[in-house]
Formats: sequence, structure tokens, C-alpha cells
Amino acid sequence: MINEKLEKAFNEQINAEFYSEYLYLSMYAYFERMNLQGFKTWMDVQRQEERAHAMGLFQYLQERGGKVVLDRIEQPKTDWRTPLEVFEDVLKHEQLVTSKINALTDVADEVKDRAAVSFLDWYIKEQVEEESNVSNVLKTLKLICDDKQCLYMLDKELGTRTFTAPVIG
Ligand code: OFO
Repeated sequence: MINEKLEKAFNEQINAEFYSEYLYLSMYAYFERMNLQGFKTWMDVQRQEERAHAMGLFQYLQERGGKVVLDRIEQPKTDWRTPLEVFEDVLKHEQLVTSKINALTDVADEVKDRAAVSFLDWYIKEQVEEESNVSNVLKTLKLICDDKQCLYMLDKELGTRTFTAPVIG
């Protein structure tokens, strides 16, 4: 049976991952309005990954005999001025998620739940990859500034991203 404090922390992280999906879905809608189809595809893959992260924690908590408690999901932002502003928000958000995953792992450590610490290791590594991917897009966006042709090319490149269900744990 999972420790109560850890169960609560898992539930909070499940909510954070569903919020991530919501946020990226809102960004997806923004790119649809901008008619940037490649950026839209990138966000679609990103939000599917967030759903998979949420469900990974959800299933693990149940496997461990914990109770999944779904909370309300906060309303995400809906408008941005530029794609650059969107990706600045994505990076800030991923950094926040990294700190939340670290805090969750700290709780698992504190209650000496070795299995949970080991399970969460996947999420820690995933956050390194997430932050790196987003930073790369952000760097390119900063470089191309207002160059419409380069934005068009970046849009084409981002549109090649595809979703592969992650094997978590
Ligand atoms: Fe779930 O990794 Fe992004 O937020």
C-alpha cells in the first residue's frame, strides 16, 4: 500500500500533467488560428505526450493500491502575440513541471518508497529531453526573428513530428 502523503503527491502530479495537456491543446488552437499547421502538429504531439505522462502516473498509482482522485483542471491561457511568446511559455512551463517531478521524487525519497523513486526516474529523464527539445525550437525562433520565410520553413520542419506512445517506467 502506498504512503498517504505520496499518494496525494502523485494525484497532484496527475493533475499537473492533465493541465499540461490542456495548455498545449490551447496552444494547438492558437496555431490553428494562425494557420501554422506544422506548429499545430508539434503541439498535438506534445499534448498527446502529456496525456501519456498523466496516464502513466495514474496507472502506477492504481497498481500500487493507491486511490486516484481527479481534481479540476485550471483554465489555460488562450492568447499569445507570437510563436516566440508561445515557446517562451512552453519552456517556463516545462521548467515548472521539472521542479514538480523533483518535488514528487523528494516525497518518495522521504517516505523511503524505493519502487516509486525508481519509477519516477523515467519522468526525471523525460523532463531533461522535454526541456532540451523546447529550448532548441526557442533558439531557432529567436534566431529567425520576424523573417516570415524562415518561420514558414520552421513550420514545415515542426510538422514532421510524430507521436510514439512512450514506454513509461
Ligand atoms: Fe509531462 O512533461 Fe511536459 O509537462
